[in-house]
Amino acid sequence: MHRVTAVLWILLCATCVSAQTVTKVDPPSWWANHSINPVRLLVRGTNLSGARVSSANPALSVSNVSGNEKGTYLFADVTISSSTRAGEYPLSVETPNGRATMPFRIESPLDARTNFQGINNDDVIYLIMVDRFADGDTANNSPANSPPEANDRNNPRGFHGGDLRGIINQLPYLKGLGVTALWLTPWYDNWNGLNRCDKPWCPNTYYHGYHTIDYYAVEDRFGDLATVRELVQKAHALGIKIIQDQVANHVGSQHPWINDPPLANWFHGTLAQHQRNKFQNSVLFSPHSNQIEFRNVLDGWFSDDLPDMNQEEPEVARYEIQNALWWVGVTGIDGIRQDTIQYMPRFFIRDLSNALHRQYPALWMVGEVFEREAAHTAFFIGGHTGWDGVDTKLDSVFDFALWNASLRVFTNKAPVRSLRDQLKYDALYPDPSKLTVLANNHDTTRFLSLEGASDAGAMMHVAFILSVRGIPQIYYGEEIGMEGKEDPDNRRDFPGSAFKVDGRKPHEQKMFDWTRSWIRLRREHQAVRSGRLIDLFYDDETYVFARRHASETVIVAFNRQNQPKQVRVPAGTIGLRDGVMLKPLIGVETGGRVVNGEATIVIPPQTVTAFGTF
Ligand SMILES: [Ca+2]
Ligand SMILES: [Ca+2]
Ligand SMILES: [Ca+2]
Repeated sequence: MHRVTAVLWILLCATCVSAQTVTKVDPPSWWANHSINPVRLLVRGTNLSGARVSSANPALSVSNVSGNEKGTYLFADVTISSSTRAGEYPLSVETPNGRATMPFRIESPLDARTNFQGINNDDVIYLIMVDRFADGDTANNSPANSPPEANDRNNPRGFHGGDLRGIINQLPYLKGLGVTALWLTPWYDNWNGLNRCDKPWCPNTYYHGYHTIDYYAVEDRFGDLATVRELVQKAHALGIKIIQDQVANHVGSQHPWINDPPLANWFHGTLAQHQRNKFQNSVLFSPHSNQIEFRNVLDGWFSDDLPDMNQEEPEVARYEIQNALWWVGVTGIDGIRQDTIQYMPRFFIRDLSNALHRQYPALWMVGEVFEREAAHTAFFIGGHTGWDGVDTKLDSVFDFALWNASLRVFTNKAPVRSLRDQLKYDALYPDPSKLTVLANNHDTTRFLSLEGASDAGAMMHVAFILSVRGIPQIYYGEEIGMEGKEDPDNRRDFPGSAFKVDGRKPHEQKMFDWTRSWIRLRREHQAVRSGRLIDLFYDDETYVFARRHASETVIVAFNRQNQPKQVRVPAGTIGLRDGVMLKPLIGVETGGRVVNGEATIVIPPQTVTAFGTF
């Protein structure tokens, strides 16, 4: 849709030698009565030096115009009066050489009762890699400017044809599984070409979406803005929320800004001259770091083809904050997953979070702080002020520490008690229920491809993620036991046959039923969604905890050993009176009655049982 706005708008002039042109306006639209007013436009074109920007319609007024020396960019504030109705409000760009018109639109706000809902403990998030889930529209699989090799499904680094239409088509499958929110890998437009080199990772493409070339456009192989909006509406109608993957830290090296940045300090360095991030991430939270190391992690490029945005330049910060809000406003999404968030200044995370909440109070953002130490991830979550005086206000971070502990336990590399030993560090979080607990993601080896993995281990792992405190997030395909080693092997195409019951192999169906039953347990028991977690018993092979909310209690009991395990549960300590029966909600063994403040339960070998009280 916005590709259309990229068409040249040229106004005639007598000589036309140096007539100005406008090729792009970011953002292309905004709202009246928005918490950001004026909105700051970034206009790209030619011969824009010294231009005056104005609105013929008095509902909009333009001020604070500045531009770069080459005349290829203008910045302008557009103040929108509160009574402005939705519609087209073109602006005029005037220089002594003539006049150009640039399109600008006022949008009608989406219904706040059904959009921008935020994510909370009632949700189960399902991560989808858009290119690899379902191909619902083969017409978009080979754009005109893409070499055929870029669309080779046999190349794990090529585009495979998955798209937004495919996700719309499979919403009933996702509803059937019971997930309530979809996190989609980035749908920003990425380069259609193919990288060639003599390294093992070539030829490759940006099928994953993390190398944007236009923060305001949708990847043409995935669909367009109308398809995103249709997906959000249809998902919402089924009670499924949508989370957009946003990447404010960097853009792709094919972005037009690379050869002509809007400001000299738009990026940290240039394609030819920049520092590489050495990923000494711990310097970001240590109060004792030196500035050389600290700046390297903030300013260094994630890779040589990911130019690093400079959020300390106020024009960059404003651009990115408006961009985040624009996507929410035009699509109605409910949450944002912010990529590589720790590589941006903490004041920027705070300003972004504040701007999102000011306009959309329930909106939720989770930051990727890929660290296995709780102290590090806790430093980045909002709700407390760090030693640097900053509260990031960030709603959630992924709990990589607990994910790591669970993988180790259920592949037999660590004692089961280490789950409890990790959870004790919840003391570091202002509210550990706000953590997003991943089962796995697109950057990690799939469970069944880990050394020491078994079906039983995979089942205990996902049951743990779905029953422990926090907001669970699962990764597409793990519900049918997909395998996959490191990226890109962990991003294989979802087998289309598995969307339907009669197409699933017995092994796929077993995992699907199990995952669905634990999702259902969450849905049916508020104690599992948001109850307090209380440790009841833990040793090298066993972990038993309670989730307790108001008068409801659910007890979850893991037994990793090869024999049944009998455990005396101190039921009295969580207020269960003598005579109460513990009966399995998931699992086959019978439970026990509370006698003298204790209940004896038997957990079958290599599985997990959930008990309710009766
Ligand atoms: Ca397609
Ligand atoms: Ca593209
Ligand atoms: Ca950075």
